[in-house]
Amino acid sequence: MDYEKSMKRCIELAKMGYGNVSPNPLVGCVVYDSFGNLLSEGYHKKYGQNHAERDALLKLEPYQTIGGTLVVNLEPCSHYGKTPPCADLIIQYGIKRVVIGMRDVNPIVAGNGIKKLKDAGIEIIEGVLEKECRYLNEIFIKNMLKNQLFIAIKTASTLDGKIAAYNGSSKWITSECARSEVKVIRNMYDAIITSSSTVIADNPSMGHKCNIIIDRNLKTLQNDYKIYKNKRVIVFYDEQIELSESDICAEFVKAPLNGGTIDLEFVFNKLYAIGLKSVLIEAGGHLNGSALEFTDKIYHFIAPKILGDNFGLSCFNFRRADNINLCNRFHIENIKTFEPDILLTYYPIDND
Ligand code: AOF
Ligand code: ZN
Repeated sequence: MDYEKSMKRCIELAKMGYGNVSPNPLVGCVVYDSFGNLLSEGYHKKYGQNHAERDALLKLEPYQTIGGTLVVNLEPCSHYGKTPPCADLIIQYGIKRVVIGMRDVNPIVAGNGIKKLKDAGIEIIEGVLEKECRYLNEIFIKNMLKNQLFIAIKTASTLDGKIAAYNGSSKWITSECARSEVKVIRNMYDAIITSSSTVIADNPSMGHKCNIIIDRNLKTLQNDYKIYKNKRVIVFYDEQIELSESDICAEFVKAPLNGGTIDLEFVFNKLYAIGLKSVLIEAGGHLNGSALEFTDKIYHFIAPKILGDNFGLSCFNFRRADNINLCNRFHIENIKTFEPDILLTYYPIDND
């Protein structure tokens, strides 16, 4: 049996849970009979609902799976949470071999699921496509290991690193195909963070279930901006400002300043404290630049265009360094084409 191929399928199935399973991990599962014939597939569809293993097994009768193999990208759980332990169900279904992508980092499970299965005489094969499995659940891993929000930035620039002309003109840098990928990326995150400058300059609707605006002086309350039409909007503003009566429906949160702007560390901690697990920053160079030190991942679309203007706006605006060795460094994980543009996905190297 080709475990890597089955694990790839688990990852594919798991991804169908994007947008619905947070704060839980993305999990997919494939079950084979004792001859290696595919019996069923499953995935974790929604927070609070069945785990992937249960979803796949409950489509079958236990006699079908005796001596069979179950493949799953995350170690089966051993605890009573929203549902009973998956490990118990796997044992009950007579599965003989369990193939696992990565150990669970949730301390309640961490190794206990594997132990339970092994104690029942089940063969365990671990670490199949582990790198891919960890990449899939990078948000869950950061949440569990660091107890912190996962923070990503999305930006789109010309070849010369500009996100707009000097006067703010920016529609559109990238192609329609790249912009539709942005919608896919947004769905992977619990919320989008933007700045008052971006709201005022571009009036984006964002169309996300949770939108956050960093608006020190509450400037976005002065007009009817599209972003406020979304289901949930949270506005962070200077704690020294008096919030006047407004018809705008949003949650307003007072925040301290740090160096004249809203303290982002405060914002990120607050968002995590209210239950958000991940955010995607979509803003201009200033917010991107200030957020860089906290950022886990960057999605950078590049259009094959050159603006050629010193006064054009840059994607990361946070200092003037006179020594090239002071650059922040990144590791490029992935390059994808969205004709005619590319998407670079990169991670900070020295951030840990
Ligand atoms: C999932 N889906 O397919 C698997 C998970 O609160 P509960 O009961 O849903 O448990 C969530 C924990 O279960 C989660 O943190 C992870 O450790 C484990 N496995 N979770 O949501 C799944 N297999
Ligand atoms: Zn489970």
